[in-house]
Amino acid sequence: MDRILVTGGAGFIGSNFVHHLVATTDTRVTVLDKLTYAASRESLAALPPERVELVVGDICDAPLVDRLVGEHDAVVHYAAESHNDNSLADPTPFVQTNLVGTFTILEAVRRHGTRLHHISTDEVYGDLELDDSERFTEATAYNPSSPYSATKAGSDHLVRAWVRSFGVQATLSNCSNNYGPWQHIEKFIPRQITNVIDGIRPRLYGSGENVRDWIHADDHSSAVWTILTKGEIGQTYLVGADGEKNNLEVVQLILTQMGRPADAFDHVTDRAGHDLRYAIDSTKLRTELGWRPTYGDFESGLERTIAWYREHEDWWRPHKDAVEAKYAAQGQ
Ligand code: NAD
Ligand code: TDX
Repeated sequence: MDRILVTGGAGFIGSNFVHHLVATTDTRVTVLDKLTYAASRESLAALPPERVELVVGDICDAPLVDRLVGEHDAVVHYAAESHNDNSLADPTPFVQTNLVGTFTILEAVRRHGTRLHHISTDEVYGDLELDDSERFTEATAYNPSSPYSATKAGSDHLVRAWVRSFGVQATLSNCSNNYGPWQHIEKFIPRQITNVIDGIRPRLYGSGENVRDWIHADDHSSAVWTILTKGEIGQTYLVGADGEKNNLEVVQLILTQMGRPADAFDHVTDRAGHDLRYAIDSTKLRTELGWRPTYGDFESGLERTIAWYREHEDWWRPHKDAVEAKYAAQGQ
């Protein structure tokens, strides 16, 4: 694959994937990104311009998407509205970008016969009980809870329907919670790291017993490359690194790694419809395609992430007050 189009490549996981491609392949990359509040040009600034080009535009812009898809060998589709709390406040851009945007990409790859990899989330499966011995697999029934996860579930269904009905050459992956550099500070881990740096007590929704299955963004990137190059058309692969932790444990780890008492946090208003537990069984990806995560140890990955936010204060500082003001208005 000489040329890859990465939608949403100026966001958190997309930009990590572009860095991964530049470091590990010879491919040239075009990023198509609308540069919403969640994006940053800086996340791509250090990359060589002969390898990476940024096109600022909307994935719902059919003529633009059609032209770009026609110029590339493959599309990796990350662009989305991605934050559950925002989807509760205003679902409109979630329906537009996650559903209409994915439809627009599907129509373009259908016309051009271009290979597509669609990025999705474990949230499409709803949630598990805390004491459930089961984890999500590719066979788990869809049962999304939030407007965000419902639009991601809908986008997955569109991709599968375009594969079956029109022979589109697509694969899908559903990944668990990512952490690492360049994650917007509205999200749980970077919000609490930057809170501690600012002397604000971390904010835990509800009891903090909710479990997320953490994976480093770079491991997600290697999984996506594996699926793009070795995956079977029409197949879905679950991506996870056996990183289950409840939110209370994560907040306590952040506090202790940053030299604060483990109980220096506050409980705040819970998220409406808050999913209890996500857990991924990635056996299919590991056995069929031979993928393995390299950041096996969440604690050391978290330490590196804390160091990254300390070293990149100029990146997140301009957004901190507005993010906290928005949460404060929601009692969070
Ligand atoms: P993000 O919010 O950090 O980045 C999304 C990017 O998409 C931004 O750069 C934004 O500008 C861009 N974008 C939004 N609307 C657009 C539009 N209409 N046209 C073009 N670009 C647009 O999100 P993220 O956390 O990096 O998530 C990326 C993808 O991975 C999403 O599809 C998300 O559902 C999926 N995912 C995320 C996680 C996670 O833990 N964050 C886990 C599993 C799957
Ligand atoms: O301040 C907070 N306090 C808190 O307790 C925030 C922002 C979150 N939380 C909780 C809610 C969740 O249980 O932490 C957990 C993680 O929250 P988020 O970072 O908002 O992630 P989540 O809702 O789990 O969704 C993430 O993973 C799946 C991504 O944002 C999605 O894009 C992805 O699909």
